[in-house]
Amino acid sequence: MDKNFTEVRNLINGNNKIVLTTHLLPDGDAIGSELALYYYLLQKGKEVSIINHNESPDHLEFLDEDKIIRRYRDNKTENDKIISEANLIFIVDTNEYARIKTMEDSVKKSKAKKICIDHHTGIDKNGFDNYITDTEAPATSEILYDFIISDDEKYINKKTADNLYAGIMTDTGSFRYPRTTKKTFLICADLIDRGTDPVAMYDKIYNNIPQDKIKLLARFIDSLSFHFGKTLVVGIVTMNDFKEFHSDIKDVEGFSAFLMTMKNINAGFLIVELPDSCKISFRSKGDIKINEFAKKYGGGGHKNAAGATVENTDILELKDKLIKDYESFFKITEKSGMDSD
Ligand SMILES: [Mn+2]
Repeated sequence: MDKNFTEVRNLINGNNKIVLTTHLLPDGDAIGSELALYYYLLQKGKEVSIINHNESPDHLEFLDEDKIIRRYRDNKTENDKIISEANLIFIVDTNEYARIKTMEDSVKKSKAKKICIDHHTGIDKNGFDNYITDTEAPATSEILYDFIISDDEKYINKKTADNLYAGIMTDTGSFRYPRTTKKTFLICADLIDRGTDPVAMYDKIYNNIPQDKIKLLARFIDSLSFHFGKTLVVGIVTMNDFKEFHSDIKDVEGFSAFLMTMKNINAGFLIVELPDSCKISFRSKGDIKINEFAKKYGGGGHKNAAGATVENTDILELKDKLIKDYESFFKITEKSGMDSD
C-alpha cells in the first residue's frame, strides 16, 4: 500500500490544468473514478478534462450526465493540445501506459507530471511522478473516497458520491467479490448518506442489458465445455457471434464472472476472438493462483482474475492448448476426473 495522499494533494494544489484518463474498454470503476476525481477537482477550481481511448459503454453513459468525457480519436489535434498543455495527468484504474492505447505517446510526451491511482498489482513506480496504489482495495473508487475525504469531506457531493458508489458497486460485483470488506460497506453507507440511491444506481447499471447481448450470452453458454471432472469450464465468443448479434467486445463484460457462478467449478476461461488476436480472461476460486498461469500467456492480474492477449492464433487451437497447459501447470491427475468435453 502506497498512499502518498499529501504529496498528490500538494501537486493538485500547485497546478491548474489537469487531464484524467483510464484504461481501454473502461468499466464502472474506471469511469466512476474519473468522474469522481473530476467533480472533486472542479470544486477545487481546476481546469479538468477527461480523455479516454474508448467511448464509455452504453450502460454507464448516464454517469457522464454533464457530457465531460472526450474520446481521444474524435478530435486528436485538440486532445493532443490539451494533453501537452496539462500540468498534471492522472491515470486511474490501471498502472500500465500500454492500457491507455492510442493515447500512450501523447501522454508520455507531455511534460505534465504523471500520477497513477490504482488498485492493480505490478506498478512500475519509476513510470510515474507520483502514485496512490493499494492492491488490497476492491476498487480504485474506494481509494479515491479516502483520498478526497482526507482533503475535506465537503468535496464528496452528490455527483462525486454517485460516481464513487458506481465504481465500488461494479468492481465488487455488487459487493460479492474478494476484497469487499466492512470498510467497503461503511464507505457506501456514507455515500448513500450523501445522496446516492443504491436501488436506482443498480437499476440503471444492471437492469439495462441490450437484448442482443442476452442472445450473445446464450451463444456463449452454448459454447461451454467442461473438463477435469467438470472443475474447469471454458467458453468462447467468436467474431461471427459478434457479427450475428451486432455486438463487440464490450458486450462480453460479465461473461467471465458468470463462469464462476457454477457449482464445483475451480477455474474458468473466456476466450474472445478479435481481428488479429484472442483475448483470454482467466478466473479461479480460492487458492488457485490463476495469475501465475496467465503469465505463461504473457498476461497477469490478481490471484483469482487475470487476463492475456495472444496474437495471431486460431481460437479453437488456443482453447485446446489452454486446457492442456492448465492440466500440466496445476498437475491435475486422472483422479481429478475425466474430460467430459
Ligand atoms: Mn478497478
